[in-house]
Amino acid sequence: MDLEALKEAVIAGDSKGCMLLTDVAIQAGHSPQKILTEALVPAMQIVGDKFRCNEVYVPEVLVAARAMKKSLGMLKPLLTQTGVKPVGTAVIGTVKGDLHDIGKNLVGMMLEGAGFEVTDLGSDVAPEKFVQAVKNTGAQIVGVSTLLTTTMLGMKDVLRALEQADLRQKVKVMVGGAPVTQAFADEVGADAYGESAATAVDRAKELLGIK
Ligand code: B12
Repeated sequence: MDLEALKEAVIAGDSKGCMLLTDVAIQAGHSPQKILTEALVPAMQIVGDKFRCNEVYVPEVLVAARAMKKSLGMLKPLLTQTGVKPVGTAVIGTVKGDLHDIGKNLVGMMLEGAGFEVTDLGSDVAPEKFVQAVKNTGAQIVGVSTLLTTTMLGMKDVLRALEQADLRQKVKVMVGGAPVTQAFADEVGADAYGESAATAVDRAKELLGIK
């Protein structure tokens, strides 16, 4: 079984098909990492590209994301069950005032697929919640996402809150989301910027010195 059909089911927003095909893929012996990186993530990337070209609209993006989540729900226990020690720990979330979570979820999925233990705080996350989560989990990486230009400066608030809690030296902060750039990341004092979920994994590994 190749993973093309699953990819197509995500793009079409076919939740039932996604669950069925994920099951078939698992039964066929594909690793959860492979299903994630070769079907789910590229499918959402395609949906994002189609959106940018006005080939699909918001409802299609949401339906595709929902279908992808169904698959992910089936992969998650397998991804975490492997019993291997996590390569690193991360806390991720979308800044306060911003409800967009599709890209952030992809980042979380990819990090988990690469062996990170991820605490996902969801969207509309206040700076204090990031601080509390770092304290609770001892996370090495904080990933902050935003899709709105109006909430971009919320990233600065997260960095400031970590500083005030004396945690800034202990964690590496990476930022991302459509309006974020390397220049913006430098401006707010983040340690890294990632333009996609795949680069988020590269950056996280670089920050922890993992090859
Ligand atoms: C889907 C969507 C919604 C959905 C969100 C559903 C959800 N659960 O996420 C809904 C309908 C709820 C929504 C609401 C709104 N939206 Co909206 N939305 C979008 C849309 C169409 C797609 C976003 C998306 O999911 N993209 C696909 C993902 C995969 O891409 P991504 O998020 O960029 O993530 C990738 C990278 O950026 C990176 N990444 C992301 N996060 C991180 C984090 C780290 C640490 C790293 C390293 C990397 C990384 O990796 C990801 C995967 O590769 C965009 C348009 C667009 N072109 O982006 C508008 C858009 C973001 N929305 C916009 C607006 C204005 C709004 C609303 C204010 C609309 C309104 N008037 O009500 C509200 C805001 C509500 C709120 N308070 O948040 C504007 C923002 C404009 C601006 N300049 O700020 C956009 C750009 C549309 C537009 N052109 O006007 N939206």
